[in-house]
Amino acid sequence: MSNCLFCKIRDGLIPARVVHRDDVCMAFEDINPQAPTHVVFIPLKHIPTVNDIAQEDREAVGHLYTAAAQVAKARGHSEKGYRLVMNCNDDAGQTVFHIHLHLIAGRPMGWPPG
Ligand code: D5M
Repeated sequence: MSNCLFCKIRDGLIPARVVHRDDVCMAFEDINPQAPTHVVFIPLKHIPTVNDIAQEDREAVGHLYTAAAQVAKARGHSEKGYRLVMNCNDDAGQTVFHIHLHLIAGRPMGWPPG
């Protein structure tokens, strides 16, 4: 998807502070962090929204969670906890239409989110 910001980051066309990369996903520091740790995990495959996740993508989507848990553990967040969230479309506040899992950690968080 040529006009996708996260595809451009994936392809190295836009710089990012990459914290993880494997053959299925990559992760980088969020440009507008909402907590001391705020990392976004993307599948290498372009999938615009959660609505577009196909049966064949299930393993890749699950992979985002295991990669996020690894980074959370490496940063010492496993015990106190962290939030993983994926926004879908406008009401949820999705602004980049390449699915991404936010890892947010390092401070207490309220619920429900705003
Ligand atoms: O989250 C989209 C997230 O993407 C939001 O938290 C900002 C982040 N973002 C936007 N541009 C960049 C770049 N260039 N690098 C890193 N992070 C970025 P959403 O759930 O769609 O609202």
